[in-house]
Amino acid sequence: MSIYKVIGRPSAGSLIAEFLLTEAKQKYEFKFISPEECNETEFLKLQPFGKIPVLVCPDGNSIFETMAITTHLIEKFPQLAPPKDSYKRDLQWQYLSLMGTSIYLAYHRQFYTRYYAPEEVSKEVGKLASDQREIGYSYLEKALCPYLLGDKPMAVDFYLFMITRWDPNIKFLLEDKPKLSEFIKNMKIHDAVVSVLNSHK
Ligand SMILES: N[C@@H](CCC(=O)N[C@@H](CS)C(=O)NCC(=O)O)C(=O)O
Repeated sequence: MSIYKVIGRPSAGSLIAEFLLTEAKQKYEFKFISPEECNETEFLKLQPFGKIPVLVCPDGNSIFETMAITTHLIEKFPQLAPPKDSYKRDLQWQYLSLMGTSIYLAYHRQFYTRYYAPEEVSKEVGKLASDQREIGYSYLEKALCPYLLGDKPMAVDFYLFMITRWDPNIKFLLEDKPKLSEFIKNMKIHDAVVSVLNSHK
């Protein structure tokens, strides 16, 4: 029987697919891809921007964009999300969209400034990106109780945990965010997180 294949790198956006597949107790293959390979014709057919992650499904179809991958996995494994027609379900999409379109991209703007502005202003671009992330994180800090949708970690929480791992100044980020600090502590010892992170050691 075929299994899912996650194309990515150990601490990149591919983590969300790995966390969710592990939480849903699905076997998957992890395929490491270098930045250079991402620009090869074959990979560009799967992801036109040459970005990771890409999820290849057991039927051979592939999906890119972490939001689309997360949505696919939530639909396949409903235990990862609140029930349909509940307000928590709406909030889940809201939080995921906020993280996928604002916070994730603000990390991209900081780490890949060359895509956005000339080298001379890369520091300023990074600072503006960090200010934008702060708006999102401050909002999520208020929502945490202790996870984003209540007392149980769901797909959306794995997404939040993943993006916090990229922060270049986590101490500063957490300084005024006790709930986010506690959340990260809890997620760090979650079975699925421990298993995925150990698999990359
Ligand atoms: N919107 C995309 C963003 C993906 C993305 O920015 N991936 C990063 C790694 S985490 C990447 O491939 N960066 C390399 C580049 O942009 O050249 C998603 O959510 O999947």
